[in-house]
Amino acid sequence: MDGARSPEQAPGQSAAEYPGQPAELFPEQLPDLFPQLFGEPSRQPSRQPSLGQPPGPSLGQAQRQRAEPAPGVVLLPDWLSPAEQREMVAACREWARPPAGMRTVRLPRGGVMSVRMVCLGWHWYPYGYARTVVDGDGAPVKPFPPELVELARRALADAYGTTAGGTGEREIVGAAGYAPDVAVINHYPHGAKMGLHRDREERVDAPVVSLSLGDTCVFRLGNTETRTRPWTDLELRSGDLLVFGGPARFAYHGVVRTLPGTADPGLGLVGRLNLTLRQSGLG
Ligand SMILES: O=C(O)CCC(=O)C(=O)O
Repeated sequence: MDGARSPEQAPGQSAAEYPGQPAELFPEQLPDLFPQLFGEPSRQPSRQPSLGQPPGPSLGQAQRQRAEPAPGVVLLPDWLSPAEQREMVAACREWARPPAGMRTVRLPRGGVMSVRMVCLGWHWYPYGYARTVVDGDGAPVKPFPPELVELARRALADAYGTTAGGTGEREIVGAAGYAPDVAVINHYPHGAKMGLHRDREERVDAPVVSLSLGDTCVFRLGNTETRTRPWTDLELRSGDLLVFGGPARFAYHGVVRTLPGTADPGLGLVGRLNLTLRQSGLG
């Protein structure tokens, strides 16, 4: 954990957190699909069952049951109901609007992230947090809504229990003591991915709560030491909850690919959305 960082840290530090091939990992030439986040529900055929129907077999998760792929990591499939998913997509659409709306993120070494991002509570930029969109329109970041605090606590309680306790290496905060104040919301247009990195701009080691919406993705959960193996590839579908805390809090992770067209058309979303809820410790 790099606790010495300032919330207004100048861009350009810790660039090594993202891999050294930005052009490949964050392709600049993607078509501009951002408006589709605001589009009407798609009529394209889905490769996945409708929301609410039992999902079929899938990559690495034939039975779609609770999984603990590493100490401190819990995957709860279909955690958000179809109605909750639709509400969340609608909320993201509002949060994505300017000012302080969804933006393209430029990395200090010249790469451009292929995801589009909007933040609540604190604004994440490479590589720090600020109260304003220091690498965009300069507007104050939108507030972190209380309902996301409740949702994140429910997520933690379902993943770890209400009093999480120790994992042998690191104490995990209980649900009641969890005080998330940052949401990083990423939109993955078709073809977008995210290189292996660690979430380490936060000053405390409280768990990260991750919610997936829309297209299925292959999420790579690595180790805490290097970007190389060992890693585990997990399939994350719309509505899935992934929590990583304890010994996995600072594990490398990323999104290898999304599977275009796997979202339910009724969700009204092209591509994939991911929300990570985090406790910054910035006060
Ligand atoms: O999209 C995901 O599932 C992962 C997002 C992520 O790694 C991040 O926001 O730091």
